[in-house]
Amino acid sequence: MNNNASPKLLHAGRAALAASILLTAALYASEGPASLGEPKGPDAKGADPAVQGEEVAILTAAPNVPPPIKRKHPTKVRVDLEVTEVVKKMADGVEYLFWTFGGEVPGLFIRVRENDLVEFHLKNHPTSKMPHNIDLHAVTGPGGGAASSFTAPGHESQFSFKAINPGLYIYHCATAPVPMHVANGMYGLILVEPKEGLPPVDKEFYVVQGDFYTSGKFGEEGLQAFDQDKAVDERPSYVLFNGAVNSLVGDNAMKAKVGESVRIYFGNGGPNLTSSFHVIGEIFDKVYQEGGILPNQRQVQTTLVPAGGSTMVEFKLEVPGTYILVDHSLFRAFNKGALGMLKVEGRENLLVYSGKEVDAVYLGSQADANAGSDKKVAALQAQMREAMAKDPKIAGLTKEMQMEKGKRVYMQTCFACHQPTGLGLPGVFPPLAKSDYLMADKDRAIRGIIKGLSGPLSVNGKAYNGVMPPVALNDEQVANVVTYVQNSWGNTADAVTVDDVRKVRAQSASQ
Ligand code: HEC
Ligand SMILES: [Cu+2]
Repeated sequence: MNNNASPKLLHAGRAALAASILLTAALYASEGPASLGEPKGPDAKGADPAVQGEEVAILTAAPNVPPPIKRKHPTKVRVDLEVTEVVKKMADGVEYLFWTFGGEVPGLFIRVRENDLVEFHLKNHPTSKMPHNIDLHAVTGPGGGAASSFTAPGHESQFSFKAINPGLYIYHCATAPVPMHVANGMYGLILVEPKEGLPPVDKEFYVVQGDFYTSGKFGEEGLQAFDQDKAVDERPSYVLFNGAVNSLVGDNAMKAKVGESVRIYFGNGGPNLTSSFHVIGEIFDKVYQEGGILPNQRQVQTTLVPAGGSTMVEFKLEVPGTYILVDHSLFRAFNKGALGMLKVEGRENLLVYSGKEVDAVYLGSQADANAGSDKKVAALQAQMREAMAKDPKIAGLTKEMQMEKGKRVYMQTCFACHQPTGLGLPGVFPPLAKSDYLMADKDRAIRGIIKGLSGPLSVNGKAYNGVMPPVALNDEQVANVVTYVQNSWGNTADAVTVDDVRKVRAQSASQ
């Protein structure tokens, strides 16, 4: 009956406060006996006499879900949600500046009851760079709350809505450019539980898919910038469950036991892709298609979840093992991250699944066809590398490729200070264009970028005494950006190799 063993209650303190508020007199008690009946609709002042009491919503981070609502009447629910812009791990060695509802992707799960009066407080952390707002698909009213919740950094907005439509809804930021805010992770789920509640289950989980567009390819290390072109072309580098590769894998897997029933609240934040949600090795006993409250289909293998939509699926666990959640557009699962695990412990059930019964040798007629092909490929690649190193034209080509990549790094991490022109700002940021300092010593330039640079220095006879913070780039990115700055704006030098950077890193580490 209970949800997860120990849900991460981010607002546990507030939950305690909520309990005490619940004990206080009903908010609308002065409305008289009429307030005790079933919902009667709002009175002249817009207050609904059926709404009794007041509480603070418990919000949870995925994959946890707040506990089911036991209340038999609507109440006033206060939701406090804070927007933050935070660098988080997207994959091993890969970081991304996510824009979040509650510091998490997806945003914190909100659970209210049908006809509750929701008093929404949206806070935008003072360190945010952008204004944000919220459009809850559960809201009946223009913009789903977006206009009333537009919030500058360091501000808080408040608006209220009545949750008249039960269902599982996406919420998302709707500040221009909307698709970019969504692509940076600004979405989550709000469940409006029907008056009569949802059927009890043993475990509930919260999973949201989203597509992400990074400047680098999947797995390319370092802090990745948002890539507008890829986003417009709908070519995501990542398709993720709960905001990170491995968010639901290994130790992070969801856990349950044989015999238990499970409900997954699954959302799709998009911004672009439709999900073919599937659990390998399970069949959904019930699907509440598109997040409506009617379980409208049984025995479903894969269910379609639109961008900006959701679904609820329920199934019972009969056989122990690891069940893999995927977007069945399978390259997304195995090459872009849309993969999660549900680990089920318990006794084997050989009547349902036998395990492997026979492993016999099978020799197909083509058994030899591919023998040795791996070796051939390796030999060809070695030949190619050798040819490239010998031919100055090809070697030049690789330098140009490095320049291209280096320019991308420069336009993401350096240009804000040294300016797109490489001219810097007089007295503050030294020029890189025709800089004698930069061109005199390649290793020193590399070291400055890796370790940061401070204290007095002189560029073309002008003194500077500022601070350049260390820049988090991998070896290849450093090699490329130094190649770029040493070969732009009138500078010329040889390309910097990854080995050059490694050497400097090793030296500075041993100092
Ligand atoms: C936050 C601002 C900032 C960023 C971002 C930044 N720099 Fe700098 N950079 C500086 C400052 C300030 C100095 C001068 C430091 C001093 O006075 O000791 C400097 C100095 C340098 C120098 C040596 C002086 C010169 O003009 O030749 C080089 C080379 C350089 N930066 C390259 C880069 C590259 C490449 C990047 C991007 C990977 C980068 N910087 C990112 C602020 C920045
Ligand atoms: Cu936003």
